[in-house]
Amino acid sequence: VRISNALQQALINDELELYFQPQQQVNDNQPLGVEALLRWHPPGKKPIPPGHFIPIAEETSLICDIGDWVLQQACSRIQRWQSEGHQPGRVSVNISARHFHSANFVSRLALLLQQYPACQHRLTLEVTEGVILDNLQESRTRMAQIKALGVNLSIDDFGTGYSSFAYLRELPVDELKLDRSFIQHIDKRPQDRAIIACLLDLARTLEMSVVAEGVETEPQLATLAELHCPAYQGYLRARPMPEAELLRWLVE
Ligand code: G
Ligand code: G
Ligand code: MN
Ligand code: NA
Repeated sequence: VRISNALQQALINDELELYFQPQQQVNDNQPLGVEALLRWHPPGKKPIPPGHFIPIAEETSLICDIGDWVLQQACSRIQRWQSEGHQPGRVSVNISARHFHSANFVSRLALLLQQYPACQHRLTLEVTEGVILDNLQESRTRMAQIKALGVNLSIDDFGTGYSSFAYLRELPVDELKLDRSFIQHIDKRPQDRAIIACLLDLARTLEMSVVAEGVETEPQLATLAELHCPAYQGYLRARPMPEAELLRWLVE
């Protein structure tokens, strides 16, 4: 309860900040986009990573307020970067289940796109399989409405949740993010390599793009190149960073 009150105050007092982690092409390292990742800076204390407070926010509707703030921030950045001539590519935002399924989620998103028209075709929502399978019927409707706004959809942590991929057939998914746990040992474990090869094949057949997550070493990246994985993100090239650092990183 205390942390959730503090978090509510943090939102009011402007203690939250979006960091951005670049995503790049595997073959030539060309930047493709960024993932927005939340940070909490309580005054006089060390920054708190999202793993520590997002699960608490998700217990109540606080996650909807935080999620709306994150979306608004991401959209205003996209609009400003566009007008200032920066080229970060697409911006991906993580969306929690409770937020995704909240009343008026799509109409609030539509309002944001009206307010920040540059976001059309530049914003991607990342949801996990759990978010979708929470309520498949409603997810199908929402995802179609979101696509109609010109917003892309990505499945985060793909491969960790459920063994059935049947739901992919009927949903307008643009991208799969391959979970870090498969990438970690990809250069050493033939089993993990086989799983990634298989998921890449699946994505190609379904005409979805792929981002490999958590790439930390050159051998991991080389294996992804051998497997023709199109895109990656990870500490090897770039950690999540504040906006100013990102804009410098992009022109380096
Ligand atoms: O940075 P860290 O590894 O602590 O992130 C932990 C989790 O927090 C990740 O699963 C990430 O998707 C999630 N996360 C980061 N930023 C956001 C956000 O803005 N909204 C939501 N819902 N989750 C986020
Ligand atoms: O669940 P999601 O994929 O949204 O989580 C993203 C989280 O993964 C972020 O907190 C980000 O800081 C973290 N992350 C990004 N790249 C790497 C990496 O190369 N290694 C590790 N261990 N974590 C990473
Ligand atoms: Mn993510
Ligand atoms: Na992920």
